[in-house]
Amino acid sequence: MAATMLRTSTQSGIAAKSGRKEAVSVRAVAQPQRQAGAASGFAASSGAAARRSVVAQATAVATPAAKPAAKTSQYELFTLTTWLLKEEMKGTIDGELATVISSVSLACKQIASLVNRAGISNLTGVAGNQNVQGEDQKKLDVVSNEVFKNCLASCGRTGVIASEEEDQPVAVEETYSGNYIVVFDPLDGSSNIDAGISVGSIFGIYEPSEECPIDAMDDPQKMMEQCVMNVCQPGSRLKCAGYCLYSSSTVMVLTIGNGVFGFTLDPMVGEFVLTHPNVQIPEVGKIYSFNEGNYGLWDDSVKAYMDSLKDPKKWDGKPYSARYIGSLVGDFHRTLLYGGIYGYPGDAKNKNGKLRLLYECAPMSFIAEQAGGAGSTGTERVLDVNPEKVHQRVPLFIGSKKEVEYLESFTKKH
Ligand code: AFP
Repeated sequence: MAATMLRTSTQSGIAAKSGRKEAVSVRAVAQPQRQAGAASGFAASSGAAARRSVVAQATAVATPAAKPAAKTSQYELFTLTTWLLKEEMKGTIDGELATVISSVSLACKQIASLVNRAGISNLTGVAGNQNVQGEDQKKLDVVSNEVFKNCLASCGRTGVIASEEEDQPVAVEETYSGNYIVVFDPLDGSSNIDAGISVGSIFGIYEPSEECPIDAMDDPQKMMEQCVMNVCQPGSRLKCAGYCLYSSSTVMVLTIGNGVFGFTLDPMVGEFVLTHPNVQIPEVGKIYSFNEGNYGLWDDSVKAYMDSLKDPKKWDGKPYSARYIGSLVGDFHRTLLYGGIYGYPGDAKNKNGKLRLLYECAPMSFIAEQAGGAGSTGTERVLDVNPEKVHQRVPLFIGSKKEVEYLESFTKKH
């Protein structure tokens, strides 16, 4: 499956062996495309020195513009591209990272359009394959994965990508510069697609680890180890995390470590427009979002916690409300805006629950913390968990700070 997906040229014997069960797929980007950055206005710098000088120049000329300015015209749009440029001018991110984020936003626009037309373009239903975790892949899972990989490879700043839909991380050879590591779930909640219910993409971006450079090498086993080591970083090292919600509107929410910002896709203009500056999650919120069908499989601490939320005597006659879409991006987005808690505990069948640390729990926890909330496994901060495997699962409790603390007051006792 993977071998047919990248629109890139195969350069080494390693790549020639690529396939579903292969240890690692190594592919070369035929033409590192400077246009990706240039088209969106980002500096196409080739090295750290050049990067510094571009940032310095931009800062010297344009620092005053970095401050949010009042609109000068009712037709002025503050887009994701504008926001990225301003962050680059401030020195929060470099041109390479801005380019990677921009390529993710392009993938999201393409997926939004595919999701929107799924029912009329024969893109509903299953693809006929299973991913490495034994889950049936939907047609749109496969297509969205391809879209993400194409966008990330062609921007020329991505060194390794790891996806829910890939068995192993994929190294992108001959990246132009930057070498960022991108982990993603291209279409989360895809079992909702055929019913037209909200789905989303989730992503996280890391810098390459200094201990394991990912230069091209002939030994596929060694290459795979380097890729896996680069990908398996704790969430505390994330440079950027975000998600895109495909729903009544398409909303991209992201953090680069200085707060959380939400951009809504304006379908008439084709651009993400800043609509949610500096999102703050309410400190408390009386909505819980758990799959309660699993109640009988939870351990006693989670059962006791759930019982307490539903006990009217504890809450002045007004117990918590239940809301559950079954799509993490949708459930998390509501939690971020309205407050409350989302939980996917471990249970008697799956002691670590269902959700994946690298491309679901860690990026969402980074966003939650940056918005003033919290993300916990029930016993520890999600961002502190050191991944041992690419597709590792962990229990997740995420949302309003006080709500997560309340949950931990039960789970940490056991
Ligand atoms: P799918 O992508 O298979 O629909 O799984 C979605 C998901 O990973 C996450 O988005 C949901 O919150 C969670 O699983 C729902 O799982 P349950 O169906 O077990 O409640």
